[in-house]
Amino acid sequence: MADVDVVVVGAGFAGLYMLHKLRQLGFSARVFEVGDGVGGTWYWNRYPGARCDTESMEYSYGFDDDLQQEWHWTERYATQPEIERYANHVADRYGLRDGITFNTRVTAATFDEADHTWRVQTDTGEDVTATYVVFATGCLSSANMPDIEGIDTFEGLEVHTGRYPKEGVDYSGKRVAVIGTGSSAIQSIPIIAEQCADLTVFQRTANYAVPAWNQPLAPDDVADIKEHYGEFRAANRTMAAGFGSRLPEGTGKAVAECTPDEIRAELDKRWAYGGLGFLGGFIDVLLTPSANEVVADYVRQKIRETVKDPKVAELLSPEQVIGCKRLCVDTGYYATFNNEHVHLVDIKETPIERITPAGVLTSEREYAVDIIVFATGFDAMTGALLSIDIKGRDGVSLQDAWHAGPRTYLGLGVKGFPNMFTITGPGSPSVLTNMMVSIQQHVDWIGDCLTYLRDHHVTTIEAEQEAQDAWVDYVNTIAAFTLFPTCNSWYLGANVPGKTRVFMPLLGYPPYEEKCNDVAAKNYEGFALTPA
Ligand code: NA7
Repeated sequence: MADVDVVVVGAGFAGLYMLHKLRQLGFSARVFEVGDGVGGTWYWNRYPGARCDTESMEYSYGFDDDLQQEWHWTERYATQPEIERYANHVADRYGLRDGITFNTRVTAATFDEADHTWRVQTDTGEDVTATYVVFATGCLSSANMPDIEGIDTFEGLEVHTGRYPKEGVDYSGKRVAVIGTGSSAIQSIPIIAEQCADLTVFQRTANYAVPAWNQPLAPDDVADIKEHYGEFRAANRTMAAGFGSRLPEGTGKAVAECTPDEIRAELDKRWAYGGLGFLGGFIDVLLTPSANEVVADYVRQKIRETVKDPKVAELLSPEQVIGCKRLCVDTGYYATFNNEHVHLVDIKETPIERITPAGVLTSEREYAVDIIVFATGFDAMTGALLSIDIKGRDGVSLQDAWHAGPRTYLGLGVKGFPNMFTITGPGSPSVLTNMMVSIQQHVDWIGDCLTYLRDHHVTTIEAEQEAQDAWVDYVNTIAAFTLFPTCNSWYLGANVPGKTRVFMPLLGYPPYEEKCNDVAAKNYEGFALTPA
C-alpha cells in the first residue's frame, strides 16, 4: 500500500491545478516543489520586464467561473509579479499550501514492479511511495547556464534570468553585460538600460520582436469578456495555438495570392495590433520560405526604421525564418540600441573566449563589467524531467529511454514507465499554445483517467510501444511539413550543446484535444491497462 495515491512534482500552474483536481476527485496527493513559493516559471523568472506573451485575460485558469470572475488583471500582458500574485491567490483560495512541500527537490523516482508503486526520493531525505507520479515540472524551468571558461572566476555579480534573485539586482551606476538575445533578454534589456550606466549586449543570433503595445486593460473589454468567459475560453480552444479568438481576422490566403498592397495592409494592421498574432495574417507563413521571407523582411524594415546606426540595425536584423525561434514580444527593444551607453557585440564574429575576473573576453577585446546577466534560456521541455533520476520497468532510466530524444504517447505517458504522467510533456502542443489551456486539458485528462482506473480496478496504465512509435512519427511528420526545423531553436533542443535535435512540441491544439478525448472514450486506447 503506497503512502499516497499521487506524488506531483512541481507547484507551478500545472502542479497547483493537479493538486486541486486530485483532491476534488478524492485522491490523496503530495506535491514537492524546489522553490519556497508557488508559480513555477513565474516564481523563478523575476527579471526586470518579465511578462507573459499571452494576453492576461487568456493566460489564466478557466476551470472555475468564480475564480475568473473575481480576479482582476490590470494590463494587456501581465507582469511576473502580477502572475505570481495570481498563483498565490489560487493556492490560498483552494487551500492548496498544506499539500505542498516547499524547498524540496525530487531527486529520484523509481517504479517498483513488485507492488506497482513509485518510490519518490528528495534532497531533504523524504522518501514517499505513490501509486502514480505526475511530473508537473514545466517546459522552461531548467536554466541553461552556458559552459563558458572562467565563469566561476568573475568577481562581479552573475545572474541568470531564469533563476533571478528574489531580492532583485541594483543596476544603478553599474556596467552590465547581457549574454543572449532571446525573449528574456529582449524584455529585460530596455529596463536594465534605463537603470545602468553602461550596457553591452552579446548577441549570437539576432531575433525578431514585434511590439506588445502593452496598456492597462479597458474596463469595458474586461466586462465584455467576463460576461462571456465560458464562450471566450471555448472559442480559444478552437484556435491552432489555443489562444487568440479575438485577434484581427487574417486574409485566409497564402502570401502569393495577395497583392503587394494587400500584404502591406495586412502586416501594418497586425503590427499596429501587436503581439504573437503578428504571424497569423496568411496561411503559409510557417510553411513556405518565400511567404516567410515577405513577413521577415517587413520586420527587418521596421528595425532599419527604428535603429539609427545602420550597422547596428544590420546586426539586429535576423536572418533565420521568422517564427522558427519563438517570436518575441517587446517594448522598446530595438530603440534601446539608439542610446549611447548601449552597445551590441556580435559574438558570431568575435566569439566569447572566456569570462575573466573583470568581465567578458571576446576574440577581439575584454569588456570590463560589474554585472553579467545570462539570458541564455533553458534546457527546454526535457531538462527538468531528465535532471531527476527516473527509473521505470527493469530499472531502465528515462535518460536511456530518451537517449535519441524524447518519446512519448500523447506527451502524457511513456512506454516502460507505468503509472507516470507528464503534464505538457514533449509530444504534446504545450509551448506552442497558451500554456494555461494545455495545462488544464492535461490535468482534466489525467483526472478523468485516474478516476477510470480506480472505477475499473486497474493496477497499471502504460503507453504501448506501437502507439508511442506511431505518435512520435505523427509529431515529426507534422513538424517536417513546416519551417520549424530550419533553425537552432529550443523547440528542437538545438540551444543546448549535445542535446539530441528533435522537434519536441506538437503543432495544432484542436486536433490534439480531440485525439486525447477519443483515446479516453475508447477506454484509453494505446495504453496497456493491467487489471488488479
Ligand atoms: P531563449 O529564447 O532560448 O534565448 C536564449 C538566448 O541566449 C539566445 O539568444 C541564445 O542564442 C543565447 N545563448 C544561449 N547559449 C549561449 C551561449 N553559450 N553563448 C551566447 N549566447 C547564448 O531563452 P529566453 O529565456 O530568452 O526565452 C525562452 C522562452 O521564454 C521564450 O521563447 C518565451 O517562450 C518565454 P542562440 O539563439 O541560441 O544563438
